[in-house]
Amino acid sequence: MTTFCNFLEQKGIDSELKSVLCSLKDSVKKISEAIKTADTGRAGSTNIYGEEQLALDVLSDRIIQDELKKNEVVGLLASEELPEETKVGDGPYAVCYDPLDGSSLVDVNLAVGSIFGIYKADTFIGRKGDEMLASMFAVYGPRTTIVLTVKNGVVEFSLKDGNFVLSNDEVKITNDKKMFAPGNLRACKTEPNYVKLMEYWMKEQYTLRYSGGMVPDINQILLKGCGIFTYPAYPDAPNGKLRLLFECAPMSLLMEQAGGKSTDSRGKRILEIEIRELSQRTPIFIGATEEVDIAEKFINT
Ligand code: AFP
Repeated sequence: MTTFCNFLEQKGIDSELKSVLCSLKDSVKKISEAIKTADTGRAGSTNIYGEEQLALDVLSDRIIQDELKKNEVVGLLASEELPEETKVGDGPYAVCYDPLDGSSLVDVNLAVGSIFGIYKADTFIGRKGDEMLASMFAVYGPRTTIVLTVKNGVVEFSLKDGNFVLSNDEVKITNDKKMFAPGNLRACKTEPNYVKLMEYWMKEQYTLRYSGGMVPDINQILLKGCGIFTYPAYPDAPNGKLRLLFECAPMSLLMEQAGGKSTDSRGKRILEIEIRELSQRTPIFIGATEEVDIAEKFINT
């Protein structure tokens, strides 16, 4: 049985990076426990996007902050739930995170997740996703799992009897099945090329798999090894809805490390886009390379 921290040890991961990842693993375990029992109601506050915060959003953010502030190699953090990046020490590592992605799914008991990106930096502004040293997400579903890359492939851990144990040592995109997760279908009203792409997927009898949670939807693509998740721009959201720093870049690193592809739907790799502000959004087409290429062709004809 290989646990999370001894996996990192075996792989010879730098001890400081290992300590950051183990702190995040500890926060995931606490959030997993909180979700089962905490209040799913509103916190009575809003984040910088004007989105009403759930008590669980705020609690999850607090849990991660507390873990990171205890770790002396972490110097900077940025949370989707906080207005700006926060210096928390003199350590070289910077962690950005979406503490609970899928808030609208919590009160209907659907799977949600946490997303993390790890850099060595003293600010997130000016960074590119390619500079990440690691990224990971947690899925709070029937089981609690962590999917991780330290830039040498992708692995999965499952929470069992209080420990995260290795449950998949080679998460790879093989693209041997047809599956699609089409976000923002409301864009079909103004984007005829998105309609054409939907028609293509339906005529080619792709299997529809869309939950409204980016984490479980992309987790499904990674673990099934096939498919594509799309969230395009449209006039009401000219840069789409999803955040570059907190959601799209960490997910894109994992997808590329698993042999897939991730672009802004306009031909640019997500990991090459410079982070100009924490709240920056981007359209995203992410999944098997062939699927992303097909989707790009339709949306840009
Ligand atoms: P919430 O956090 O508001 O539930 O949004 C979840 C999310 O950020 C991401 O997890 C989903 O993929 C995407 O939004 C779903 O967006 P739509 O509700 O427009 O489908």
